Amino acid sequence: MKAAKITKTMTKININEQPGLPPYSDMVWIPGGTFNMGSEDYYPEEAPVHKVSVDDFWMDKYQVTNTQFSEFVSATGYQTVAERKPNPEDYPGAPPENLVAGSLVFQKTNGPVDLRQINLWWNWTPGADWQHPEGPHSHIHKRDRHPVVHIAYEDAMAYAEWAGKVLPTEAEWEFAARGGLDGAIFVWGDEHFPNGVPAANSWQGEFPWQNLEMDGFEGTSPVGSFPANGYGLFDMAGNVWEWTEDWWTQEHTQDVDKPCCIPHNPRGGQIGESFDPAQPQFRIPRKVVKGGSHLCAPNYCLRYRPSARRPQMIDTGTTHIGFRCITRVKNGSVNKQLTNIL
Ligand SMILES: [Ca+2]
Ligand SMILES: [Cu+2]
Repeated sequence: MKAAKITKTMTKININEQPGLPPYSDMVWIPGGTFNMGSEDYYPEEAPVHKVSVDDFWMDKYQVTNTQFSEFVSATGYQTVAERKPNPEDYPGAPPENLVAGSLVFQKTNGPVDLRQINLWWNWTPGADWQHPEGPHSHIHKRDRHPVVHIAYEDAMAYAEWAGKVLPTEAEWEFAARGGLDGAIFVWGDEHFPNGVPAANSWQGEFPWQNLEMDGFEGTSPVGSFPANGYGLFDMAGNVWEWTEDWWTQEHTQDVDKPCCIPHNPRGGQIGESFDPAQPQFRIPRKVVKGGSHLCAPNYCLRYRPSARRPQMIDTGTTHIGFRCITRVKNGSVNKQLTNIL
């Protein structure tokens, strides 16, 4: 009789159940699980498709906005990487005129160009930073709810630490972006434009000169301007690329057949293998960014898809890179412990 009583009280704890209220406002519960990460239908760096499992976590509904970032800067006096003068030792051979505070700004070309020449649309712009996205004479006055841009990796980390949060791993990010639609092409399903309407802020038309703005936006858009995914997350496709914690890898690891051996909370590659082999003079390691941006166009970069990934040097922000944060859960309570940059 005693034994029966004990059995009755041992209800199975469903760890996927949302444990009360979010730790911070505008976060949603992502119930962990196993999913198919990657794709074999687009770019080689997304392959192979392989099973991965991640634990539960909370995730920001929105990309971090200019308003939120300015609260952080007012509270801490933080200066972003784009606002600091680069150290010449880090950039051997760089022309001195480039060794000033600034960032890369996208500029449309006048007509079709050779798509291999990325410097035709990326302009190194002294004085470009998060408060001056297009250069010193631009401002963010009417962009309070737009995602903050020109954010380098350490800027995102500094914000996350201040907010008591962390950055997602690539696996966590991709799992969340899929919103429960395992294997779908887009975060909303398989149709490019569901009901004929763009479901994210990407680029319609011929990149980098013809922006048809079918989605209503040439540059960034206020966060939450498009429908949320299955988990209630906005802008998991397009608007701005988002930093993850993982060091870049050229491709995913092979799938494992046995359920016992599915990678659990994988954490990306090794720093030493993240460098750009095409530019060995730059000793700047690279992290994975996810989600694509308002500059992603089918003729150049169909990357507003959950499996899409790009390497990004940790010191480089640009006009289309931002981030969002997560909070991990450990032993039922929110884990506010911080992870290190390296
Ligand atoms: Ca657009
Ligand atoms: Cu792109």
